[in-house]
Amino acid sequence: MPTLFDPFSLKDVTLRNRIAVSPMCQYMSEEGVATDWHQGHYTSLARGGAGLVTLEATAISSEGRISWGDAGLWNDRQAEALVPIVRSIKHWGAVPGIQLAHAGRKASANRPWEGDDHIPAGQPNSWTPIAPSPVAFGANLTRVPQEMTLADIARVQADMVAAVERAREVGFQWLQLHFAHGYLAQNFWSSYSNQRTDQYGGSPENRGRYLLETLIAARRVWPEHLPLAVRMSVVEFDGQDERMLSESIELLRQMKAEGLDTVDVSIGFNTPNAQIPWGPSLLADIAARVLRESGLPGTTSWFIDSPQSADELVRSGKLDFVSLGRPFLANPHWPYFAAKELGVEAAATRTLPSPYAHWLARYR
Ligand code: FNR
Ligand code: 536
Repeated sequence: MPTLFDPFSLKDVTLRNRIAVSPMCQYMSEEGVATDWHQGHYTSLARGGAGLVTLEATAISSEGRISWGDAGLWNDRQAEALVPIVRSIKHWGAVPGIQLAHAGRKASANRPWEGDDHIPAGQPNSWTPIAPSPVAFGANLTRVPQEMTLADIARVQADMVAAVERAREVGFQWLQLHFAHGYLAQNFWSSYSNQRTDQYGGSPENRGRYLLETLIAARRVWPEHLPLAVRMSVVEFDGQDERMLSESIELLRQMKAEGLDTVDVSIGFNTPNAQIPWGPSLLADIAARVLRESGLPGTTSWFIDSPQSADELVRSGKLDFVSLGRPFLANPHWPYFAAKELGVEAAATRTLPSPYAHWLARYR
């Protein structure tokens, strides 16, 4: 079995190691356009030695943003601002990925550090969230979304295709569709938010239709030789997990048959009434089952925060690679730190740019 510092290949792409930066919203865009913040942030993550750097949830339309600070990819100005970021990620040896998203009923919220709650209708930076059914999330997200018509569904899918085409032109080499975390795609997948009686609601087949159609439409315009991923919520921790897990695995199998290459297994966050058993590597065994039963290679995140546990998850074959979020915010050089901790000196040296590596190779 491979180790954390062995390369990982999928389609025509090779990650230099099995450490990925999980997508993380920065809420620092202006009208969806990336800023200097993003240039520095993503450059430092790529320089830090990760194999894959996937850009934050990037909205496919203005209404698909979580907050007014979200990244976007619905116009050319937004695309152009991403070009130097992609160039820099590649220059420092990481593979540039992007997560494309629509926030669904969680849209029109304040930035997390400014409240994380819905902005009421009529206020600045507020718009009407849309979703499969007019059901609010609850808790701090109280706005009742507008129920999507069939024309809305077709329009949002067309927005996704246009964003995928832009991502391709910008030069991203790894595309992840955000089908998780209580945003639009998962609003269709989950009965908490989908009460439709048409072909997009009811049975698992109908609730999965929006996701499967969107995947198929994205695959048509995303190059065959580049990996196509989804981030999929497979559990809510709400006491009904076995059903959601087995339905999600079946949907992933169907997506695999339509050209899906890999999955990032995650948690629902589509109901405020979940009891999440927070703790180290809390999703690892669930993710391992999803990968095994769907036949897809993949990853998960959530509190994989020690080099030893990351390495063990790869060595045991539970995950093909690990994804880390907050550890990278704390230390963009996490791969170097992990290599040192694990005593893999060659990887530690390889992981750093020369101006750092020269001084640190025999240090400590
Ligand atoms: C996130 N997360 C997240 N997930 C996602 O799919 N798209 C996103 O844009 C974001 N945005 C985001 C922002 C910030 C600041 C954090 C901390 C998290 C979730 C993230 O990708 C990851 O799954 C979690 O942070 C769990 O992994 P860690 O942090 O325990 O390694
Ligand atoms: C999940 N988050 C996911 C986001 C936005 C920020 C929060 C996304 O997918 N766009 C999260 C929940 C709890 C703790 C950390 C992260």
